[in-house]
Amino acid sequence: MEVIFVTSNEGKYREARAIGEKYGIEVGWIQLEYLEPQGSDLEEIARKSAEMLSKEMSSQFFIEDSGLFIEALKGFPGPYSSYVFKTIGNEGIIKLMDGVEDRGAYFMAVIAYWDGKEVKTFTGRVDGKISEEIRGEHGFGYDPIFEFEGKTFAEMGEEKNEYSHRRRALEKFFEWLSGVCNK
Ligand code: ITT
Repeated sequence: MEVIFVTSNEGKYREARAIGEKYGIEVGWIQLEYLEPQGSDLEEIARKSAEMLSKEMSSQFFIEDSGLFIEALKGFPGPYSSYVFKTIGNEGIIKLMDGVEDRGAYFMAVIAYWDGKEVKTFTGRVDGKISEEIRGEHGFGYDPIFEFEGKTFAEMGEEKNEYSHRRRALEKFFEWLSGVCNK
C-alpha cells in the first residue's frame, strides 16, 4: 500500500518513510510548499491546509503540521515553529530560555489525510524539555535542543522514531489506514 506525503521538509519525509516501513506502508513524497492559514490551533491549520491543497491534487495524500510548544513561553513557538526556526533558530530559543528554570516542552504533530472526499486527522505528542545547550548531529529542526529521557532527539538518530510525536500520529494513521484498506 502506498500513500503520498506532501511536505517541503525532507526530514519529516525521511522519518515518515522509515516509520511506514515498520507498518508495511510505502510513503511517497511530493516536495511542495503549500499555503497554511494562520491560527492558534494546529489541528485546525492542518485540516484547512489539506482542504485547500485537495483542490490541486488528483489523488489521496496527507500533510503534517507540527510544532514545538515551550511551557515557560506559554506554548511559543507552537503554530509559528517553522517561521521561528527559520529566523532565530535553535540558538535563539536557547537564548530566550537563558536562566529559565521550567524547561518543560512538547512536540505535537497533526496529520491531515485527504481521502478524496474529506479530511481525517490524527495527532501525536511527546513531552520532554529544552536542553541547556545544542547537542547532537542527527535529525532536523529543533532536534538538537529537545531532550527526551536525557538525550536530545539529535543525539538519538533512528531511536527518535520510537518516541516521537510524528511516530505517535503516524501509528494511529497507519493503523486506521490498514483497517480501511483491509475491509
Ligand atoms: P511542511 O512543508 O510540511 O509544512 P515545515 O518544515 O514548514 O514543512 P511545519 O510547518 O509543520 O513544517 O513546521 C514545523 C516546524 O517545527 C519546522 O521548523 C520543523 O523543522 C520543526 N519540527 C517539526 N517536527 C520536528 C521534529 O520531529 N524535530 C525537530 N523539529 C521539528
